[in-house]
Amino acid sequence: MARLDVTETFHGITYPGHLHTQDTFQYAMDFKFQDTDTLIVTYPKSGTTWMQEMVTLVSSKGNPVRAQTQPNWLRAPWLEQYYCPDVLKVSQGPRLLTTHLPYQLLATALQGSKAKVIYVARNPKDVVVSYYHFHKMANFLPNPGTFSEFLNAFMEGTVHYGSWFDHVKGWTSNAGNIHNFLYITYEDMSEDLHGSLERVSSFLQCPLAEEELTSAERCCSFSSMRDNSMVNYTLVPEDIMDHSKGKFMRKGKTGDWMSNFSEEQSRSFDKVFASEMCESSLEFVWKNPEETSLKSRTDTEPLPHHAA
Ligand code: PPS
Repeated sequence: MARLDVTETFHGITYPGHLHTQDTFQYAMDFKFQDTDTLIVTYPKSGTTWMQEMVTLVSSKGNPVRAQTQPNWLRAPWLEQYYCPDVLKVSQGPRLLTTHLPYQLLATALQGSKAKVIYVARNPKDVVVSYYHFHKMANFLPNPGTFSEFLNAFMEGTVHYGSWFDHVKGWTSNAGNIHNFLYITYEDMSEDLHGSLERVSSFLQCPLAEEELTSAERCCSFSSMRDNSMVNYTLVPEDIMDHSKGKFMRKGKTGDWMSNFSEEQSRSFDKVFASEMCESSLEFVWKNPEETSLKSRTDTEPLPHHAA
């Protein structure tokens, strides 16, 4: 399945044809969730791989073997990607799944299910920068043009996987319809990885001893993940992801947008953000004038350490 130049459109959103077909979207929509499933939901570049690693390490009680021997897409396949059915056929134990799909496409499948859903959000200004650089190295994504062009497309919601605003609003405003829902941000994970692992372990009802947590924390650090070929995508052939043009594990920082946005771009983004998010139940906390942290009122376990 190369189809590097193919674009699939489903319910008005475009996706890379390298990974998706109309049938794979249908498979995701018709998916029979089990109560023991855990589903990681993200808009691209929001900390998907990081959360896949965190859940893997929590589930293994800090034992690094699985994380170091099995690629993330086999441990936590994306529901909507073509290889998912084959991976699940041979998987054992409780299933860990991933999706970038918007809420409305999975709403019916999730209805009545007790599957655990973990939604990871990231400051959209950092998302767009990360996504822009990813477009340069991922040959299954279109040429992003200049940063300014890409930023406009991102603000308009015409990039692959659709609007960041709609994605975040769709999932978080329907959190009450999901039996087990955890909202966490990339910024939370960055500020307090230990505490974030504790939140995940408590949400998954998988308690870890202190030394197990410490081991999990070590494996989930940026430097460990950058050097782990099971998560840094260096196993993917170069014609699909060209690591000479950029790294998947690029910087792993919060606030990197500041070295990419002009003041004018930042102002335009803020306007779009204010208008798109004005009715959202999310509370956006600006820790300083230049760095956003996204906090949720839907989360039943608010982080105590957060600075308003
Ligand atoms: S994807 O393609 O949607 O699956 O990408 P995703 O995994 O969501 O996001 C990739 C960004 O997450 C960063 N990342 C990390 N940051 C900090 N610590 C850890 N452990 C970590 N793991 C992944 C990765 O570097 C990408 O962000 P940028 O800003 O591009 O560096």
